Amino acid sequence: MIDALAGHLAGAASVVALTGAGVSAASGVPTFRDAQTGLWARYDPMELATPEAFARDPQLVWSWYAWRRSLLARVWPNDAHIALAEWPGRVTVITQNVDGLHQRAGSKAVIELHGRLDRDRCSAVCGTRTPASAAESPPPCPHCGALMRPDVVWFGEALPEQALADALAAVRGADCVLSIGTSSLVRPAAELPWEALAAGVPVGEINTEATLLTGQARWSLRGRADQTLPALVAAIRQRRGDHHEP
Ligand code: BJW
Repeated sequence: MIDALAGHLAGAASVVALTGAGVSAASGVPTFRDAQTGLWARYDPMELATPEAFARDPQLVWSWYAWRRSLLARVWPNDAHIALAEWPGRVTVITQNVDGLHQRAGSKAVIELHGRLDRDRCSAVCGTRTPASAAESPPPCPHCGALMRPDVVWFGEALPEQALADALAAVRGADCVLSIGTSSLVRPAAELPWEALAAGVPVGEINTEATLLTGQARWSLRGRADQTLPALVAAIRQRRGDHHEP
C-alpha cells in the first residue's frame, strides 16, 4: 500500500496534508480522545473546549489550558512533523492542532484551522489578541477589561474565515489529500477530505485506527504517523531518484 501511495505522490505537483492530534502524539502531546492523565483524568476535553464551559467556570478552563501550555514547553516536533517539513515537493499542511509543532519543524505553508495555544484573545467582542499569559487566572483584556481566553476555536464557534477558505481551495486544487492522525469526527475540518473526493481528488489516510473516512480513502495506511510518514517520504524520493542528505 505504501508503494502504491508513494507512486502517486511521486507524480503529484501539489499535495495537501490534513493533520490532527495523532501527528503530535509521538511528541508527548495527548490526543483529544485519549484518556487524560493526573488531575485532568476526570474531565472530558470535549466538555472543556466550549464557550459554555468558560462562561460557567473560567478558572477551570484556564487551568486546563495552563497545564497544556506547560506540556508544550517541554515537547519537540517528531519525525512526522519533520517528514512533512522536508517533503520532496510542494505540500500544504492544514492542521487542526494548536501546538505550533509544524512550524517549529520548519513547515512554511501551514493553515491553522483551530487557532494557537501560544496566543490569548479577548472573550468579548473587542478582538484584542496578546501572547499567551502565564497568569494563574484569566487576566483582563488590556483594551476592554473582559476576561482573556486562549486563542483557539471551541465547539460551536466559527473557524477563522480566511483559514477555512484557504483550506477548501487547497484540497479542491490538490493532486492528493492525505488525512493524518485525525479521528475525522470534528467538522468542518472533517469535511475537507470529502470536499476533495467530490472534486475528484484522491485521498489517502494514515492512522493507527480506522475512521469514518477509511472506507473512502484510496490508500489507507494503518500505523503511527511518526513511522509511516518518514517511510513514505523515503519511498517517494526513491521513486523520483532523489538523493537526500539528512
Ligand atoms: C494516531 C496516532 C499516531 C493516535 N499516528 N494516528 C452536535 C453538537 C454540538 C456541535 C456539533 C454537533 N454536530 C456537529 C457539531 C459541530 C462541531 C462538531 O464537529 N462536533 C462533533 C464532535 C460532532 N464543530 C464545531 O463546533 C466547530 N464549529 C462549527 O461548526 O461552527 C459552526 C458555526 C458557524 C458560524 C458561526 C458560528 C458557528 C468548531 C470545532 C472546534 C474544535 N475545537 C477543538 C479544540 C481546539 C482547541 C484546543 O486544542 O483545546 O479542536 S476540539 C478537538 O477536536 C480539537 C481538535 O483539533 C479536534 C479534532 O481532533 P483530532 O485532531 O481528530 O484528535 P482526536 O483525538 O479526535 O483523534 C486523534 C486521532 O489520531 C485518532 O483517530 C487516533 O486513532 C489517531 N492517532 N495516535 C497516527 N501516533
